[in-house]
Amino acid sequence: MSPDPAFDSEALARGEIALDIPALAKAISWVEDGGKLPDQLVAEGALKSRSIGITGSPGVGKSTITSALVKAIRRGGDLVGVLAVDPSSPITGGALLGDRIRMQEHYLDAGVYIRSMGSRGHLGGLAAATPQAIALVANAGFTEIIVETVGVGQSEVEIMKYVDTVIVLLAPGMGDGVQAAKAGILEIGDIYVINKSDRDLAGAENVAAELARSIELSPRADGWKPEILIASAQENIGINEILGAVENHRKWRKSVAG
Ligand SMILES: Nc1nc2c(ncn2[C@@H]2O[C@H](COP(=O)(O)OP(=O)(O)OP(=O)(O)O)[C@@H](O)[C@H]2O)c(=O)[nH]1
Ligand SMILES: [Mg+2]
Repeated sequence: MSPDPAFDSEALARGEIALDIPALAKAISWVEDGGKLPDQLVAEGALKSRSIGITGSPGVGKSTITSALVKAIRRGGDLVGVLAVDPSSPITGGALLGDRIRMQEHYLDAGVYIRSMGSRGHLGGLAAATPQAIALVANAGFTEIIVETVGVGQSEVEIMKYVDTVIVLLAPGMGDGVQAAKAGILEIGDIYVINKSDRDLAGAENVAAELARSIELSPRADGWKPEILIASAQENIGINEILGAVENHRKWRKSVAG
């Protein structure tokens, strides 16, 4: 790796150095490029942090809802890390344009770390990089972590395996409820949020009802009953309810972990 004194990947891999922000950025690039942290460090990172994954079709409002959640979490005082993971994009390092606009109110807050991750040419590598990036962000002190991933394909399903709580975002119209079942996202959502209810509340309620029926028909093997919520990220409606559902899911996870 580079001889940059701010980032010694070997010392990092040995778990010997704490990360400052520039070193954190370099360390995430390093795992994106295939660098491997010791398993123990990754496991510790997962224990130290609490992660929320947000997935859903392009444009459904993932970044807007992430931004609203960041704001609500910051009010409680916790430091927040955001990883915007785009398996289809080789672009990485800075935030993508849309995210930059949606997230800009957080750029001056030192309690928020925002980072985009792309595939950098190795397909499939992002799923391996994600838990490592979570560990790095957690080790830098940002212990509430939101992972936003674009789309609902297989690579997103892979990435979502590494977060504690998965939120699947849907919107009214566009036959999203039916699409959800088709894309297999019914298996991955711990919480379903129908966003953009300000545009079409009745449509949002329809998607919610349709989802509720699908969930009744195919209960999860682990016993968790996914919560279904209606929200508007733009109007800041339903954001605290989402955090409440995340808290319920965390409590349930703890209870089944013994
Ligand atoms: N009316 C309405 N518009 C919203 C809401 N949430 C997001 N939007 C708008 O929907 C568009 C897409 O929002 P994003 O947050 O960028 O969606 P995204 O899912 O992150 O998009 P990608 O990352 O490109 O997949 C933007 O123009 C938002 O302003 C909402 O609750 N209501
Ligand atoms: Mg986005």
